[in-house]
Order: sequence, then C-alpha cells, then structure tokens
Amino acid sequence: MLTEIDFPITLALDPESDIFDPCPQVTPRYLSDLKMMFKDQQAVDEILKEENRLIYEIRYYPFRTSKSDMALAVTRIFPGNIGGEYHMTKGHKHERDDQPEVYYCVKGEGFLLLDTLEGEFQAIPWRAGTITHIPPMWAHRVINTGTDLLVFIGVFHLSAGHDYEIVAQKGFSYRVYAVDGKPALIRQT
Ligand code: M6P
Ligand code: ZN
Repeated sequence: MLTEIDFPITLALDPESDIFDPCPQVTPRYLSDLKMMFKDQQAVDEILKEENRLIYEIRYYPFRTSKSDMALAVTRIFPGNIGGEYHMTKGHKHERDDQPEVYYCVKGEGFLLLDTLEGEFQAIPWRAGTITHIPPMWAHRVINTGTDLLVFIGVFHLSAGHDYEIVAQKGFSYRVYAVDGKPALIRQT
C-alpha cells in the first residue's frame, strides 16, 4: 500500500548553472571546514587570514520512501589550489562496508582518488561524461585540476553513512599538485 512518501520525485538540473530544483539542502564547504585535509598548513593559515574561501558546495536531495532510501548529491568544486594542492572534496569512506556509490562527472576535469585500508589505490582521470562505480570499502575524493568548475553527481543510499575520520587520520595515498601548471600525483609516505 502506497503512503504519501511513495510517489516519484523528478528534479531538474539546469545545464548552465548545474543547480537542481527543488533542492532542499545546500552544504557549503569552506577552507576552514577542510583545513586539515591540505598538506601545506602554512598556506592554509595565510589564506584564512585574508578570506575563508568557498572550496565547493553540495546540493543534496534525500529520497526516502517507506521501503527504501537513496540520495542524490550534486557537488560543484571551484577551481584553485592551496599551496599548489588543487581544490578537492574532504573525501570519505562509507560507514557501512556493503555500500557502493556511483559518481558521474557532469563538467570539468580532474581526478577521482580511491583508496582502501588494505593499501589498494587508484586515481581515475576525470572529464565531462566519466562515470565511476565506487565499490564498498573504497574511500573516495574528487580533485578539480581545471580552470573552471568541476561538477559531479553522486548517487548512494542514505544509510551508507560518511566516515571522514578515517580520511583525516590516514589521508589518501596520493595528493594532486599543480606542477608547471599541470597536475602531478605525488605519493604520500
Ligand atoms: C558526493 C557524495 C556526497 C558527498 C559529496 C562531497 O556528492 O559522495 O555524499 O557528501 O560528494 O564529498 P565529501 O562528503 O567527501 O565532502
Ligand atoms: Zn560516498
């Protein structure tokens, strides 16, 4: 028997602004929110003295029905770098080890970094149209290496949960820097 939350929901993503409507939740992530994720803490502090830069924002829609939960998130990462390290998402692993996600790059260029606790690592070059299935147990972070916005869509179960702590403690195996204006992956020891 259908309840009032069991009806289809359709959203419209504006191809110019990459903003969808209706959008019940917007989460801005400022430099102060992901301060510890960047390697060069001195560069972070210097920038923070001047401005708390907006690095990216997440627009989010939770689809809850009486029998399921899914979520859609559209993330817009602004171009730039902090001490040479490109703007990126905080990065997370799902709390639940049985929860995958699909990422779809709508526009821009960069990398999707993927890491496991067993030491597996991948850096997937990303451009408009790239779609990656992120299996359970892989931490994921998106890097914008371009000069324009990088926009991507993530689709996942709400119940997956976000574990940021593991990324804050362990970091990812690689960082991505602008070297002579080009992206370079630098292995972290
Ligand atoms: C995707 C999804 C979201 C996530 C967002 C930003 O849209 O994976 O769940 O919140 O990217 O990534 P992060 O949470 O790591 O900042
Ligand atoms: Zn995720």
